[in-house]
Amino acid sequence: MHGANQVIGKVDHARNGFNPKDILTGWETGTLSTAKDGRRLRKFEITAIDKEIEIAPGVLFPAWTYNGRVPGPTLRASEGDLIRIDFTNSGSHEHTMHFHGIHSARMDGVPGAGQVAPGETFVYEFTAEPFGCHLYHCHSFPLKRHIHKGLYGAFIIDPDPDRHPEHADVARSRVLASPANREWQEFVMVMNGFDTNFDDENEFYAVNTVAFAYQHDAITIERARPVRIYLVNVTEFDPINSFHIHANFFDYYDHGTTLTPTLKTVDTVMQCQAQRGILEFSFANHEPGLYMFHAHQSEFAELGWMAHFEVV
Ligand SMILES: [Cu+2]
Repeated sequence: MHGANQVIGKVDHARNGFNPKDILTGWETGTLSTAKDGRRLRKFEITAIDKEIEIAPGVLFPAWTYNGRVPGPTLRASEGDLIRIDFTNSGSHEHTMHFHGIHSARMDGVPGAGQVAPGETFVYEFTAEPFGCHLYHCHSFPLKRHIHKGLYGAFIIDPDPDRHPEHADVARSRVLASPANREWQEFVMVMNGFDTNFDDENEFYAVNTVAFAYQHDAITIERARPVRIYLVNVTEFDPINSFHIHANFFDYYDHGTTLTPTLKTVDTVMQCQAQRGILEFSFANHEPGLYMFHAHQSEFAELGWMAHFEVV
């Protein structure tokens, strides 16, 4: 039937152990202490686990996961933190955690530098820089299989306002849970796809894994409050993915590494795999209602990457 291009039924989020609604605002900030050199030390614990997940109603996918979820936890740190990640591989294949950021060769998370055999552990350590919207993923080979099986997640570094006096207000608004930040509605969206029959093409597309999740259960936006989206593309097999918003325009910060927009007043942005950025927009002058957002590759939209904001 026209207009009903979607899936029927519901995904069992409880069985998956994660809900796309919670992933949107679930920030993993780790455990804080003081390092020997006096810096703030931020520790995370990550375990790779093989796990079957439901990516569309009744469609099961044999995923490889970080901490049992796809995408893995959204790791959030502050610029300049010393980051320590205790990584345990409880999966059936060798895996790594390769971070997009600045670190030493030893900490690159590739075969020969932080690849972890099943049952083993590795500790990654590096300084959180540069500030921005980043990601991490497994870098074992074959790379496309290890990534698309589900081993990826967002990695956000909030800017330190003291280091950016020229745009301190903007920086402060990005510091999680600061008074300025609480005015914003922040969401993390990882664009992904799933090749359920292993023919190197995706059968389903999504934001945060579950096809049509935010079409069935719209994301509530309080219209008076500005919106910030940390958008990351990890889609395998297709050269690009995209984000398009209806009836509105946004400013875009490519990689999130600047405090002034790199694109202004656009309603669509495309990203290649591993490209990411921050979107900022407002529905303050809109009437309440449902506003679509989706990939502007129609095929992706029809196969799951279709969603709604509900402005209230
Ligand atoms: Cu892997």
